[in-house]
Amino acid sequence: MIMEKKPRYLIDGIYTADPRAHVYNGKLYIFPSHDIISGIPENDLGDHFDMRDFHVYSLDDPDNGLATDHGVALDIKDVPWAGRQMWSNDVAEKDGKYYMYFPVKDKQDIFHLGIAIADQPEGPYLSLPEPMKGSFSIDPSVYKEDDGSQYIYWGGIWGGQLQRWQTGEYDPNGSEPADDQPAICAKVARLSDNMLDYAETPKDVVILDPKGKPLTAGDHNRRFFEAPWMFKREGKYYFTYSTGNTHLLCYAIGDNPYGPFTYAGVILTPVVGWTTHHSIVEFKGKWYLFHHDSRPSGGRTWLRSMKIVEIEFREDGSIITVDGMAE
Ligand code: FUB
Repeated sequence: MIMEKKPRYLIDGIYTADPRAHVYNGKLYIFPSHDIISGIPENDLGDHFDMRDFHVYSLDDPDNGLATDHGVALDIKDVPWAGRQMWSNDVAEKDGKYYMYFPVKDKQDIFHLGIAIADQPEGPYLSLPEPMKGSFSIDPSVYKEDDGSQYIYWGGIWGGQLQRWQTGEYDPNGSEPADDQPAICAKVARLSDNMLDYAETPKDVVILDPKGKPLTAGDHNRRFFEAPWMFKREGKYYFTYSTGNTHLLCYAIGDNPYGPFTYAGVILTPVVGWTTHHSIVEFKGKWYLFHHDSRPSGGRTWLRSMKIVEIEFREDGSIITVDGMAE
C-alpha cells in the first residue's frame, strides 16, 4: 500500500537538501544543507557536494505555503578547522541555547563533526574552534528523550568515510565488509550535559532482520548507508535511515534509543536524484516527512530541493510507504 498524499516543495530560489526538522518554541524549524553549483565532477565519494554554508528555515503551516528563509546561519569561512564540504547538519536545544552539529572535512580531507552555538534557532551560530573530540564521519542528528537526555546519531559509508573508522582509528583504506558479514552500523552516543562531548563511548546502532540476525553488508536494500534519524511514537523507537546506493528511506523499530532495532520497511521509495535523506516530526497531532529530490534541477543529483509530506501509521505502528516519484 502506498500513501496517496503527495510531497510538495518547501522553497524556491536556492537549492536545499537533507532537511532536519524540529519544533522549537511551538514553531517548525528546518535545518537543511545548502546545495550549490560547484563545477566539481560527480564521483562515488561525493566530491560534487561541495557546500559552503547553512541557511535555517521556519514553516508556519506544514500543509500550505513555502518556508521562510532566515538567511545564512553558519559559513564555512567561520569554522577555523574546516577544509571543504559542509554536509547535513542538525540542531538541538538545551536551556534556551541551540547547538548545531555539522560535518565538514578538515584540512587533511577527513570528516569530523563540528559544533556551533546560537541563542535562537535561526542563528547566527558561532563555531567552536575545534571539532567535537573523537568525532568522525557525517550526518549527525540529535534525539531528545522524555527525561531530557539527548542522543546523537551519525554516520555514512562511501563518501561519508564511516568504513574508514572500523578499528576506531582512521584507516584511509578501510572498506565495506564482505557481503555475508554484518553491515557497518550507524553510531549513537548520549551527549554530555554541556552538549559538547560524547558522554560515553559511541555504540553501534544494530539493525536486525525479522529473524534476529544483524543485516549483512550485501543487503543493499535494507542495510544502513547514511542519514540516521530517530523518533519515538507510542513508546516505540523508530531508527530511520537511507540505504544510499538503493535509494530507499527505511525504518527499524526498537524499544530504547540504542537498539537493537528490527527492520520494519520502506518509508520512501526512490526519488529523482541519487541521494535520499530526511527527518520525521510530529506537529499539532500530525506526522510529517521532510526529504528532498533533484527534480527541479532536472535531475542534477548535487542540486536538490527540500519537500514535505504528511505520513500515516497503521494500527500496528508500521508506516504507510510514500511514493518518491509522486507529483
Ligand atoms: O548532502 C551531502 C550528503 O548527501 C549527505 O550528507 C548525505 O546524507 C546525502 O544526502
